[in-house]
Parts: sequence; C-alpha cells; structure tokens
Amino acid sequence: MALDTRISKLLGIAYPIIQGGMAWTATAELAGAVSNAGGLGIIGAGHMPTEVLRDQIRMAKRLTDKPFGVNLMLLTPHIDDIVDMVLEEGVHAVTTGAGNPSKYMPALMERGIKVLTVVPSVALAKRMESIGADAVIGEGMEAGGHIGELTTMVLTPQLVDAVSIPVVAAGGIADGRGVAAAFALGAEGVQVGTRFMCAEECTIHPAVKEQVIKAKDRDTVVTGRSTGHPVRVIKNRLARQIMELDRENKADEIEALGSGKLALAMREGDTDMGSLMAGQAAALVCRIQPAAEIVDEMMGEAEAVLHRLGTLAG
Ligand code: TUI
Repeated sequence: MALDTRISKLLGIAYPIIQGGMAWTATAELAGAVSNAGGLGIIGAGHMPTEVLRDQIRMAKRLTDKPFGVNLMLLTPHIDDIVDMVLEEGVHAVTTGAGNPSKYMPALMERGIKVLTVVPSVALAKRMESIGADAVIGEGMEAGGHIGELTTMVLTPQLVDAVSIPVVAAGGIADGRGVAAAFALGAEGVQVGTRFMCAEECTIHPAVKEQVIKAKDRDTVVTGRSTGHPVRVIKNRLARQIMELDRENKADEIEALGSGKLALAMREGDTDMGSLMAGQAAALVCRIQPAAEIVDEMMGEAEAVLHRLGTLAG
C-alpha cells in the first residue's frame, strides 16, 4: 500500500505528507530533509525579509532535487514583494496561511506553481476552489500557531463534501494513527507541523524541542482571542501574561507584548518569555529523530492501521 493519492500525484512526491510552514522554524534545512524523505518540505516565510527568503529557497534547491514549497504568511506587510520574488525564483508549490490569497492566485497559477491554501472554514474552501486552488488544507484548532475555530475531526469531512479538489487535513496529526484517521475522514494528504519541530534537521533552539517533547495533554493554550488572531502555544510565562490581557480585552497590549516573541523562543531558546507556538499534538511527540525517520514511521504506522481496519471491516 503506497497511499498514493491526488495530493502525491499533484505534487510529484512519494508520500502525501506536507510539512507545516512554520515561521522561524521551517527553514531550508528542514524543508530539504522532508522533501528528500519523500514528503513536501516547506519553507515558512512568516515575516522573513524578501532577500532572506530568496536565500532560503536557493539553499533548499541545493539541499534537494525533489519538489519543495514555500508557505506564504498573508498577514506579513511585505507579502506583495514576497510573492514577486517567489514567482521569480520558482518553487513547485506554495501553501498559504492566515488570510485569503485570491489576489495572488492568477500569477501563481500562470507560473505553474501548485497552490494549496489553508482554510479554516467551508466557505473559504469553496471560494478557493472557484478561483483555481489545486487543493485546500483544512486546519483544525488542534494546530499550533494562528488557528481557526473548528476541529480537524469536524472540518475535514465537511471540506471533503463541499469541494471536488483534494483536501489535506492538518491540526493534531503527529503519528500514523492520525494519518489513517485523516484518510478515514476523506483527506488525501496530511500537513504535519509540530512533530517536525523535533526533527534533527529542524534548526530551532534545542530548548524549544525539549518543551515540545515534555508537553502533555493539556499543556497548550489558545492566546490572543481578543486580537482576532488566536494563537495556540505551549503554556509559559508569556502565555499567562497574554491570557490575563485577553481577559481584560487589551488587544493592543497583546500585540505589543507578542511582537518578536516567536523569534525569541525559536532562535534564542527563551522558553519563558518566547512564544512557544506548537499544536496539541506536542503531547504525542516524544523524541528527536531525523525527518526521514518521522516520515517513514508515520507512513508505516498509517499503513498498518489501515490494514488492520480493513481486516476488521472485511
Ligand atoms: O497561518 C497559520 N498559522 C500561523 S501564521 C503564524 S505568524 C502569526 N503570528 C501572530 C499572529 C498571526 C500570525 C503563526 N501560525 N495557519 C494557517 C491558518 N490560516 N490558520 C488559520 C488560517 C486562516 C484564517 C483566516 C486562513 C484564512 C483566513 O481567511 C480569512 C479571510 O480573509 O477570509
């Protein structure tokens, strides 16, 4: 069983696993390793300056001869420049997050770049299909970072019913059981973020990897609801301060306090006052492994689960 789907065919990859486009986390090193392992590696643009991202794309091209992509974080102020540069450099695919990418779709499609848009709702998925998206990534609120309101379990089958393009499930998937469950819901691929934070090739600070590994079932919280941009993080001092400001509806103070804190965690290893963006699935991550081992393990487990379920049903 190869779990060959419309997603693996669309992207020209061996396994339908897409790596999450995590800002300050998903660098060329990780993307190259995931692509070399047969998934789709993604460089997370986040708020990266355009020329830094260009260098990252060039580095990924040196690290792998397989398809890889870039995640466009649509809230970044210089997103127009980022898209122009991505069009110049050329990548196999982009994933988009944190907004509506309609404005950029014609140019990306014309350049032959596959576009997979993260959607938190059925309405946005239908709109994305109507303007030519190649696939939608339904991200449930189990995910880390900026999230929507619905769970993966409920969002995924509704997307599958609503659109004809392939659906990728995201949020809460960190092992082969999650992959099999996503397939049971009708998804044709998965996006995995948190588990890849603990890939050997992921260049985040080791102290953050340790926090992910240590995290248990109730250790993530959603902060910043009052800002309109809720963010799931591993609970720490910063999260507690933001939760307090949330209760007082002090959105401006949250924006000010949160500024620069993702880099503080991921690059400098400040696990106390840095933003530890990670999904609920952190509780399922228990060790640091090479990306290829993560991919192989997840796909092997998924095949075993699906086989066992087939036997049960048969
Ligand atoms: O984008 C993400 N996750 C992220 S982005 C990020 S950087 C950031 N930091 C602080 C505040 C905000 C962002 C950290 N994590 N995931 C994909 C995702 N996209 N989740 C939710 C959405 C989304 C939300 C609304 C996609 C589209 C959307 O559309 C609204 C509209 O305009 O229709």
